[in-house]
Amino acid sequence: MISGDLFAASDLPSCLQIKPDVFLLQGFAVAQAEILLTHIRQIAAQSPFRNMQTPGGFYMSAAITNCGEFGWLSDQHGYRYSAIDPQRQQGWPPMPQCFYRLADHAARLAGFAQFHPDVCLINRYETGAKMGLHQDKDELDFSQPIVSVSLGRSALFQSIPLAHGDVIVWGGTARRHYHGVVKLTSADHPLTGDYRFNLTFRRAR
Ligand code: MD3
Ligand code: FE
Repeated sequence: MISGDLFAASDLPSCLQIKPDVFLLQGFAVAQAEILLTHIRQIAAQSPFRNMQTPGGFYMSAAITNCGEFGWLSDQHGYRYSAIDPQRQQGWPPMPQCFYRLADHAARLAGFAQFHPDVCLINRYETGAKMGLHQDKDELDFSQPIVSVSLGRSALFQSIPLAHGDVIVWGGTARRHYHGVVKLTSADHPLTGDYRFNLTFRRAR
C-alpha cells in the first residue's frame, strides 16, 4: 500500500473547468478572506465605494471602487479605465501584494501563466443589487484573462453559484462572453453582513 504522499491529489486546489476557458476554483480564497476584507476596508477609506452613473443616465446598483495602477469607471460619457479616481482627484490606492499574488496564483492554476493585472475592480452588492448582462471589453489585451474573487453572501451568476471564497478565471474563447445577472441568494454572511464583494483582476493597458 502506498501512503503518506507528500502532495496527495486531494490537497491540491481544485480547478474545475465549468465551460470552455472558464475555470472555477471553489473556496480558493477562503483562508485569506479576512485579510482581503481588511484591505477592502482600507482601500474604501481612501477611495470610497460609490454608485456610478451609466451613459444612459441611470446609476449602477452595485457600488464600486478600485485599486491598482488604473481603475474602471463609468459616467455620462461612457465606460473606461483611468489612472485617476475622479472623486479623489488622485490615483487609486495601490494594489496590495496579497491581491496580486492571489490573482496570479489562480490564473496560473487555470493555465494562464503570464497574467499581470494592473486593476482590481471591487464591486459591492447589497440586497436588490445586480449586474446586467455585459461584456468586459474596455481592456486592451484580450489574451489576458480576468480573475474574479467572491466574498461574503453568495450570488447566482447566470447558472453559476458563486460562494464566499470562490474564484473564477476566464480567458481565451470565453474572454468576450456576456455574463451578469447577480442575484444574492443567501442570508447574511458572518464576515460581511448583508454585503457581497467581488474583486475582478484585469489587465487594462
Ligand atoms: C465571464 N463582476 O465586474 S464576474 C464585473 O460578481 C463582473 O461582480 C462579477 O462581471 C461580479 O465586470 C464577477 C463572474 C463571471 C462568472 C462567469 C463567467 C464572469 C464570467 C463566465 C464567462 C465569462
Ligand atoms: Fe464583467
